[in-house]
Amino acid sequence: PIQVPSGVTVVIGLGASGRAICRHLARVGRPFIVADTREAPPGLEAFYQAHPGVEVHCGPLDALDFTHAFEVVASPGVDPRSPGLEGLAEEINPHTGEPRLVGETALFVRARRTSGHVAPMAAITGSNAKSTVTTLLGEMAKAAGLRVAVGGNLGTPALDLLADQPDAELYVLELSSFQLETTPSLGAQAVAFLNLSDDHLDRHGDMSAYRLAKQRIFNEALHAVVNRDDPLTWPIEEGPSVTCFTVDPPGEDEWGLVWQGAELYLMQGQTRWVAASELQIAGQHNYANALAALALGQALNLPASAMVEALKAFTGLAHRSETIATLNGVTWINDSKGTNVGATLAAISGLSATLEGRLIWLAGGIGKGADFTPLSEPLAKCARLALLFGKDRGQIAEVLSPQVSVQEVDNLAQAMEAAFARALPGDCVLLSPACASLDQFSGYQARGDAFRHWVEHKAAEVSP
Ligand code: UMA
Ligand code: ADP
Repeated sequence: PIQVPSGVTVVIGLGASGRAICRHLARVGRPFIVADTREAPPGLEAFYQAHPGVEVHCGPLDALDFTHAFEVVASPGVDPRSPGLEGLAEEINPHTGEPRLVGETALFVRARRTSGHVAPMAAITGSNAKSTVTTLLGEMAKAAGLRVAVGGNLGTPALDLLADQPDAELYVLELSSFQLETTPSLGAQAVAFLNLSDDHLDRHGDMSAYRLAKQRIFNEALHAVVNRDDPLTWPIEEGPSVTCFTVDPPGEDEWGLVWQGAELYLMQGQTRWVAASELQIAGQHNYANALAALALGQALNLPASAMVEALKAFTGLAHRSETIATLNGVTWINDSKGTNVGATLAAISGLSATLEGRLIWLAGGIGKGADFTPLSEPLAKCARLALLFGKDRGQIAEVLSPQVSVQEVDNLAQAMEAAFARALPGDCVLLSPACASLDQFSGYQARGDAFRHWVEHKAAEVSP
């Protein structure tokens, strides 16, 4: 194997996170090289221009010997157990006192500490709703007049936030299990663990390992917001003070939902905060997301009036149960970010009350080792047809038939044509794939954009 030069940091992966790590290392003057498992990673030329003289090793990682490296910093998409990296995450680095393999968030935490940054940090994880709650909390902080930097797994990588917004008064980070897995200590003022359901099991192995990765969000946290209805989100070890949210009536100091007359209210204990009917986001899962954001905002001492103002103005994010158009009386909804079973169940339950037998469901892609069985009962109740495409469509078809009428097609475009042909006025066509998109798209955004473009094109044909 090729020896990594002594004392040099190795950055693994030349994607969004890897490039942010390189920019950071260049800023702080730490020598580094890069390794990417692809033979020709895209953006290599631009990288060489930005970092002249920096070596990039392309190809299998086990061709490198990391023995003398100062540290290995891996991108979230890189499994710390992949060939060549074995053992590095368990070995303690004498220079840092942390594992020899860490991730971008670990460098963020270190840089924030050494720069004497006093701005508080909030961090949000969970299988689903991270981006929604992260964005909503950011909007609440903005409405309160704070300079807030929002990013992490969503949008701007954490290390770029630190460089671009050094005067931020609050950092709000969405953190994935991949990012937390390589973060030995976090030290956030307020954190939320929103929910836990089957996802990324191809990487983490089982639910218990996936949960443990996410539990790292509690490391050195002051305050934790967790889901009363999902005990897997509760901290395993004592540490932070804990506030719960629930979709049922709350206990004292908890956040929850209460019917009073014909109105559903978001409440803290006995105190009404806002009526669900005043919000522009809908569905019980979104009210839970709003409660989590309120609880986080309160832990960060944001004023109640600013939080409620931001909550009422929030229209939700693109690709999350986003209504694109109604064509010939059929509603087309883009939930391309529904990349696991839990998210798709939430999207369906947001509709099912009004949709018995009127749902045409579009799904498929890379199943990530998930069990699709929980989808069969709700779909048997509300789906007219399931149109399945992509690599693991057969796995989904297997758990649905014969209760649900299933048609397998090659791709999303064929699924949409078939949906258009079959839908009747009053139906709803929902793209909520319960799968990752990478077999046929560059990401969930590209998949959602393809859905939107198809609908917009059809709308122009239907009513020119
Ligand atoms: N790479 C390797 N070997 C591997 C895997 C990846 O060399 O085995 C290389 C790839 O060839 C590529 C680079 O690493 O050059 C890509 O790295 P990456 O997959 O870690 O992706 P990034 O572009 O760095 O983006 C990552 C997050 N992606 C993943 O976790 C898969 C982005 O989250 C995040 O926005 C970004 O860092 C900044 O923090 C995306 C995501 O899909 C949105 N996240 C998953 C999710 O939300 O479900 C966790
Ligand atoms: P993440 O960043 O964790 O992927 P998003 O806010 O982007 O979360 O939402 C992802 C998917 O999860 C969307 O399909 C959305 O409809 C669904 N979703 C939103 N809130 C919840 C919730 N509270 N529980 C389950 N699924 C949810």
